[in-house]
Amino acid sequence: MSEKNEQVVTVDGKYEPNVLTFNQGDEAVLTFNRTSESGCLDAVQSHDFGFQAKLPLNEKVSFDIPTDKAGEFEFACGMNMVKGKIIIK
Ligand SMILES: [Cu+2]
Repeated sequence: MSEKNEQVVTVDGKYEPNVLTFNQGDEAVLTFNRTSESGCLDAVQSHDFGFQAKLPLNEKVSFDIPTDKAGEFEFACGMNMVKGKIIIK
């Protein structure tokens, strides 16, 4: 059975948490909530998942994450310095 699984990353000078796990086959939603001006995290991108977006302060921004393939995937800030990981298993 596929279940909807939304996980929220708080962006506060870092990604909290910075490792998230979804089950393969689930309807996965990754949501960013930037709560601080600190750091350089006003944009997020993922080459692995093909998304890129600005993160307005105190606004949630969500991405659908494909879970058909198991593995480890990265997302990062706009300059690719601060990184997070998504594990699909
Ligand atoms: Cu950065």
